Amino acid sequence: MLRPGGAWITSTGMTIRPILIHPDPRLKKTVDPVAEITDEIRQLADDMLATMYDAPGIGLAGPQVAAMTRIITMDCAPKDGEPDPMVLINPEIVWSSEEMNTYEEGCLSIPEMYADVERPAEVEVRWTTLEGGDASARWGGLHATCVQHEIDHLNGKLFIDYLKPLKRQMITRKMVKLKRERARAEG
Ligand code: K1U
Ligand code: ZN
Repeated sequence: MLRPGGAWITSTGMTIRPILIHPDPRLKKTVDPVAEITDEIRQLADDMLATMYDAPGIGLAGPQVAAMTRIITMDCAPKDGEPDPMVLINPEIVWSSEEMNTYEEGCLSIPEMYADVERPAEVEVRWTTLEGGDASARWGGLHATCVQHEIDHLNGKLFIDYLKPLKRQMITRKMVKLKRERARAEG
């Protein structure tokens, strides 16, 4: 079923929310912490997981679906492994390694564009769970890359902000064109 604003409701009651495409001022904002875990936040978390899997992606941050609050979803399980859906509320990086790692990143808000980004190879992250508890993890590999990319979204930062201005401008111009074409196609 199509809902106003281009969202889709699934048979399991989750909504596939539209993903904002760069450039959009909402993707440049630092967003506020989640103050309380309400039914609305639980619904948002379910919708974000559904939207992330539908895209498909390995991560999603609140502002990408116009939810201007500090919540991220991730599933960095290997392709042939069990799904590992995660919801992190008010996530914080409390430690970063000096060792760096380079990964070719993509972004659901910058479709079909990829670029090498260098970030700390390992991070320790603390967050609040959907049940209101405290959680922490020390991650390397894809988890470390993805959680840093998602927390950047909560601070209004995109992976293209790590690139040289000329490459960033070229990608932004392509996204402006894509948005214009999509708007025209949607009538
Ligand atoms: O936040 C986002 O835009 C989601 C993004 C997360 C991410 C990807 C790569 C490095 C860091 C963070 C994506 O999920 S882009 C899509 C993607 O990477 C992917 C999609 C399907 C299968 C495997 C990966
Ligand atoms: Zn992204």
